[in-house]
Amino acid sequence: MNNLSQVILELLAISLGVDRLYYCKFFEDGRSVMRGNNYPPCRNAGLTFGTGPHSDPNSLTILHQDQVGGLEIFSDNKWRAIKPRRDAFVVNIGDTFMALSNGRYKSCLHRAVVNKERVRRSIVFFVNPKDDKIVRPPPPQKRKDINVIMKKEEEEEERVYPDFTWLDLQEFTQNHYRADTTTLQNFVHWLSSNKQTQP
Ligand SMILES: *[C@@H]1O[C@H](CO)[C@@H](O)[C@H](O)[C@H]1NC(C)=O
Ligand SMILES: O=C(O)CCC(=O)C(=O)O
Repeated sequence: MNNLSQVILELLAISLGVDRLYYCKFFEDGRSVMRGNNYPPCRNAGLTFGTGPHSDPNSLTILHQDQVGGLEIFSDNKWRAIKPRRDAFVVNIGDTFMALSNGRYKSCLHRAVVNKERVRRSIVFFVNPKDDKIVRPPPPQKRKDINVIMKKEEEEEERVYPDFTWLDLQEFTQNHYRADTTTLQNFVHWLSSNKQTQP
């Protein structure tokens, strides 16, 4: 799973036009975790969720669900079922990767519904950096074409999120806040008011 996440991170870097190994290096000493989910059947399946709507605070989520199905993502104002496939993983962007891409990739709201008759299982690999790594998007790649000399202001994109560590975001989402679509905004607010109260 670590090797697979490295390949995905390289592809993401290529898609963003940044140094293709930036994210691979960033995560190489990371603290990824795997979790198995077991959802017992529920006769009144419409009254509950397996996992309520949330966005993942981590960086990437690589998920595999069994053939029962139940994963749904919120896209274009609608909940859409993700059809299970034996031969595929679902890759979700989390809040930390949203920050690492300076807001270009968006973290994805999702949930899991339960089945009336059958137990459902999923296995989830959360890609995380090392706890104390500073989350910061890579600088834009220098243009190979030396005829184009860009001004400094043009090279430097405005930062959408301040620097933070994965440890800080974990503390926020585990002790102070239930992950949703506005986790990062609220985290940034919490972080700045926390810093101000420190000596
Ligand atoms: C994962 O990557 C390492 C380092 O490149 C390599 O030695 C290892 O064989 C890979 N493992 C798998 C299962 O491909
Ligand atoms: O079981 C699923 O398909 C979703 C699980 C999930 O969202 C989670 O574990 O955070």
